[in-house]
Amino acid sequence: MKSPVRVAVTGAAGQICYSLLFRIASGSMLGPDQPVELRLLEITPALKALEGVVMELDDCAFPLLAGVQIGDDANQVFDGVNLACLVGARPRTKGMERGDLLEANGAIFKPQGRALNDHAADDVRVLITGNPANTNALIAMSNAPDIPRERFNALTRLDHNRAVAQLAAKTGSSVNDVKHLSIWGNHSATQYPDVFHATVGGRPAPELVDQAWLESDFLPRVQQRGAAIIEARGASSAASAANATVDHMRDWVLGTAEDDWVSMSVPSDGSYGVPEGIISSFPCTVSGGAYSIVQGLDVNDFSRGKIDASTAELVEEREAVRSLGLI
Ligand code: NAX
Repeated sequence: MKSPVRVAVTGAAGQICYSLLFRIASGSMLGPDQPVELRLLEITPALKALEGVVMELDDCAFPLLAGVQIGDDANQVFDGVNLACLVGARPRTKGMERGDLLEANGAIFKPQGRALNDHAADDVRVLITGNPANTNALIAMSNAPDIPRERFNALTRLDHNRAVAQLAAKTGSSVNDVKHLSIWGNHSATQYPDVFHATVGGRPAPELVDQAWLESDFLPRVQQRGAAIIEARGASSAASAANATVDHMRDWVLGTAEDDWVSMSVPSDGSYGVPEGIISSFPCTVSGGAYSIVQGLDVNDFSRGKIDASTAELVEEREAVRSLGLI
């Protein structure tokens, strides 16, 4: 039996984690022969609820679950962790300005970045799901100077999966037939789901759908999907966000399929004119535990405008957190 991988998860008593923890413990994330040890972080008032979640984890008798520890101190919970899923964040409440939101999240992700820097294992990889995910990842990364920057990612896989499902439905295909879709930019309503390089059953997607559908149906539907789910369910996406978190981490650790790529928000190296340093979504492949941004794609004028608009928003968010002294 392999030795356990230590996985930290924050926001562990929240709704995404009510799905995520069970997926991790069952082996969905790291495979059926990889034991895991869970390190769960919550704020103090949520620890009691978290104890209940841990009782349920116990009651599943997961063969791969080698141990669970909970706590409200990031320095202890992150000790020796190999993977960290940062899900807990401060949601936007009524009347909150963007600056307030960034500041409140800075108060979470700045100390968590530092705690990871000081206590995580040398091979730690960190995925930020909690919103605003890209900028929260930037804050955590900037406060962890000893951890290589490329070990900080943010989640845009849910957007990727949503776009795949929409394109499959439109073309009457299986999701298995859709390849090479890309999400660019921020995990926000400005994100750009790009079908220009996608194929469906081997055929170029632009031959199967028209520009009018792309602009007035597909883009807004993917961009506004989170809001549509809140409208229908009365609560934000949880199981699908957990699933995307599992997908992202699994592919980051175990690699992407030979014939496809995925969307990952990673620190920009300037590829495709995306300003260096912001954490932006790109088409990526993973091999040997390291991701690479797919290179050499043609970016048409339509895509250029959309990518530039979303990355401009990320640059603005970076300036805002810089002026707040968070990075
Ligand atoms: P919940 O409000 O159900 O849970 C969040 C949990 O985080 C709470 O239990 C809270 O006590 C905890 N928490 C707060 N501050 C913490 C801290 N400093 N340390 C540890 N835990 C802390 O939210 P949930 O629905 O689970 O969503 C979590 C986050 O994911 C939100 O920010 C949400 O906006 C974001 N999402 C991101 C998505 C993505 O694709 N990137 C999609 C789904 C979701 O909207």
